[in-house]
Amino acid sequence: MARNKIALIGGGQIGGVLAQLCALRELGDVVLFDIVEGLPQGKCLDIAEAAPVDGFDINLKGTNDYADIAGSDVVIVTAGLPRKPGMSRDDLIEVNSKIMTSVSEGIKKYAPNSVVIIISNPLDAMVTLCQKITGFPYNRVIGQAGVLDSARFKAFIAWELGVSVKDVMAMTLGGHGDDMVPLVRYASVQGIPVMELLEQKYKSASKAKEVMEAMVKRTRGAGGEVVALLKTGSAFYSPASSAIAMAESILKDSKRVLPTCVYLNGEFGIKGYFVGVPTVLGAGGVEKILQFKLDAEEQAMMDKSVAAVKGLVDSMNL
Ligand code: A3D
Repeated sequence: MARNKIALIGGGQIGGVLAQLCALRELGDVVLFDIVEGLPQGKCLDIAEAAPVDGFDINLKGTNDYADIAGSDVVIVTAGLPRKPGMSRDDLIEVNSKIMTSVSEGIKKYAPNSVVIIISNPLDAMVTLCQKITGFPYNRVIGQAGVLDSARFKAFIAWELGVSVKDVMAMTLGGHGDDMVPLVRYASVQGIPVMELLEQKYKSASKAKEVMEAMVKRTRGAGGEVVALLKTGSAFYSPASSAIAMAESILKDSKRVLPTCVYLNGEFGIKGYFVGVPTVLGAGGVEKILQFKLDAEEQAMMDKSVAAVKGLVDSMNL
């Protein structure tokens, strides 16, 4: 049986970690593409030379030629500039739209049957653009943002309550921007509502609310917190891990429930835009969108987040 093939478009910070994670988890053979000569080749050689130490049997190929991505099952795109301190994700739209256009043409030509996972920012707009240019069905062009935003929310909850991150369930919905929607009502530790545990800890409902509000705020600004510390770029370990979780569920047909930036056709009252919602990810890409009722406050937050996505996407005049 042939191995899976994963193409990584963009061999920068996230691309390099993606390649290493694919290798360590033996997800399949890797092709790392970048326009910079030598960069993807050097990173792949470096990772491949760790194979005898780490014990993985996959092939890695660095390339500047799109033809090498032919036959890929999954394509993960990180091509594009990251933000610097003081920049919003939206500030990247002009330059990254040009990059995403050429990348999408390459994928369309050489990997027409792949599931494409976009990471490049501004995320919701870049997924929209890639789907338009490739013309791939909506279930096969998706974006990674919610897995990471949810992971950040989960981490803050686990640290606050002194419990393992493995036992925290929490999710963010909406666009990948400052108006994303961390769902407080569904945040739990093994099913026990986080708000109840916070109230027990602080013996005060108002203090519990205050602590939760601070975690929600930190989640919304978590990308910027890392940018401010790094000064030269944005987060790259956690975005790579998050996209790999999605790719793994697709390649192994695990049907994991992961928040995904996906085209909505009326779900959650949203039509015609790519927005983060819970999905089932399997061999066909997005196999199902899981819907549930939002309360009035959650719906208002979702509407605000979607309005921000619409504003940006509509500005591209696609
Ligand atoms: P960086 O290390 O700069 O890597 C980007 C790579 O893209 C570089 O190696 C470039 O040479 C390459 N590139 C530029 N133009 C092209 C092109 N036309 N074709 C192919 N490759 C090209 O950035 P990074 O890896 O840190 O971040 C990549 C993207 O991910 C940025 O847009 C970030 O804003 C975004 N990002 C998204 C998240 C999400 O959770 C959605 C998180 C963090 C970063």
